[in-house]
Amino acid sequence: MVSGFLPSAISAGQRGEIQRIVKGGHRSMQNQSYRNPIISGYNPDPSICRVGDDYYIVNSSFEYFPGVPVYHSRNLVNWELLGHCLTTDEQLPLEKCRPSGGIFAPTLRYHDGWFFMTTTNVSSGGNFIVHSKEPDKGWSDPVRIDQGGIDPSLLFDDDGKVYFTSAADDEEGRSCILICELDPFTGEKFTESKVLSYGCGGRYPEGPHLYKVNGKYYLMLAEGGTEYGHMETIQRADHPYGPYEPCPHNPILSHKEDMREKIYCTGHADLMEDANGNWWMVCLAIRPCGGENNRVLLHNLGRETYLAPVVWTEDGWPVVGDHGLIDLEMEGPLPGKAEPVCRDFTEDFSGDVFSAHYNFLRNPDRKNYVRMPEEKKLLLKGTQITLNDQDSPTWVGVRQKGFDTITTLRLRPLGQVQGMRVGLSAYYNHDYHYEIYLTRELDRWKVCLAKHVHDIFAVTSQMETELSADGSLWLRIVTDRENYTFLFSTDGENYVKLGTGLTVGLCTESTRTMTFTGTYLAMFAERADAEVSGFEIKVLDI
Ligand code: 6LW
Repeated sequence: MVSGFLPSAISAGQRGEIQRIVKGGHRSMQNQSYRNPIISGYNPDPSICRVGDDYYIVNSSFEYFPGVPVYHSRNLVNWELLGHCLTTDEQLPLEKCRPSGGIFAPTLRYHDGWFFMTTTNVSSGGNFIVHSKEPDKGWSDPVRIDQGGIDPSLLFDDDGKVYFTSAADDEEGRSCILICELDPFTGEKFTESKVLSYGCGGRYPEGPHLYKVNGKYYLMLAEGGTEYGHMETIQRADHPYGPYEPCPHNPILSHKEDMREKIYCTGHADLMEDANGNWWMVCLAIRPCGGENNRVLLHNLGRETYLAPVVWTEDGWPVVGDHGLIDLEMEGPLPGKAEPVCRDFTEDFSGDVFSAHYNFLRNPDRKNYVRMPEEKKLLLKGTQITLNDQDSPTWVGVRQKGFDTITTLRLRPLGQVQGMRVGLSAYYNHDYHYEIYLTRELDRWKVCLAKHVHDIFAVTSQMETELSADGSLWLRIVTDRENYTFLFSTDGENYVKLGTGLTVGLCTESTRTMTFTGTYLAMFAERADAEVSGFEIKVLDI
């Protein structure tokens, strides 16, 4: 058992003892300020790698399809969603998986011209690796890895060995980190899995990453669990199998004691040296919807991806951010000029394929989503599967990327089926969602607001309505930290408020099972078809 664990963030005393900081890399870069999160909305468990001057991040994706988003940047602040690693049903079987089942934490590494992504499908098959020459051009079929646990990672050593680590339990059921050596292309194991570490004293050692820096092996872990006790520790050895000594100022990242009360749950991190020899950490963290100094510790946006500069002490230990603390506004020697970040999303359906920003629930039935680029429309074909089912309803959505957003959908019903529902949903999972939708009751159209929270599913507001001259209806959701507000319009200009739902009803902490995702803004159809001709999300908070 490794000791040397500090019960809290780096104490003032520790700060004094930290050795002289070794300044940044071989090409000095002007410090630039930037804002966190660098990737907003539910994008947890980030893993980062560099190829020349190009940077890539992947995130967990759970029950959403396609799986494992791949983002690209050249300055570490402006990130473009290139696509996904898992884009076929064979790579990503999610059939009726539980909420927050499916794909857990991934790791992305680049070696000798190949990208490797390893992750876990906790609902089908466990740990696997896929590889690709170009991350936006498709990935291989998965190769299964015969080592248990979650949070797999890879280290490509200078001698050609490849180490595979994961967070698992030992024979006595104690949380530990396992290691083996393998072929990343075939998954063939060359050594038996063995216990590498039990962590540095925090519970649930997980999210392991092995690095080789200046000839030493560093094992960085998330400990404390991904909630409010989350933190990062690091330990090092002269040999990959140890023995490891803990960093004297562990945890190297922790917001457990941070009284600024803006960012919590910091952890599940990855380290990377940029093209100028400066070091960075990406990690997950949450922003409570209760806002600053409001001690309602609930978050609806999911765990997001944050960036922090890292410097090394003279005796070879990393110091993250402000001695283990990060912030919404930070500065560092970014490898490229940072540009303003825009998180808006708009779609006119003029393209043949869905934007990579769209996700589906589990494996979608493709025939229920018909793009009509000439008419700039999307046909949604509703089925008997509803948003309340742990299944794959006709539903396509985009992550909610800020507290203050305005989502607008223009739709035209193509049937008059009693009890049909076509509309716009603020969706956390099948037990936690609010939606405004059009339905047909007897010979009238009605627009309704329904809410599903825990075991309560109810229509809380409804109004009869007409449709526009061409049979359209506009639906809108306006969000802020307190409420989701639902409105509709028959001309796209003048909106009528139908009702509201509390933001805290769609938060991770308030779900009845352990969940790890965030809220989506999504169009859907049940029991009838609808044509969609406009979908946009404006994100107003910076
Ligand atoms: C992730 C693991 C974790 O794989 O949550 O609580 C899982 N810890 O590190 C999903 O994010």
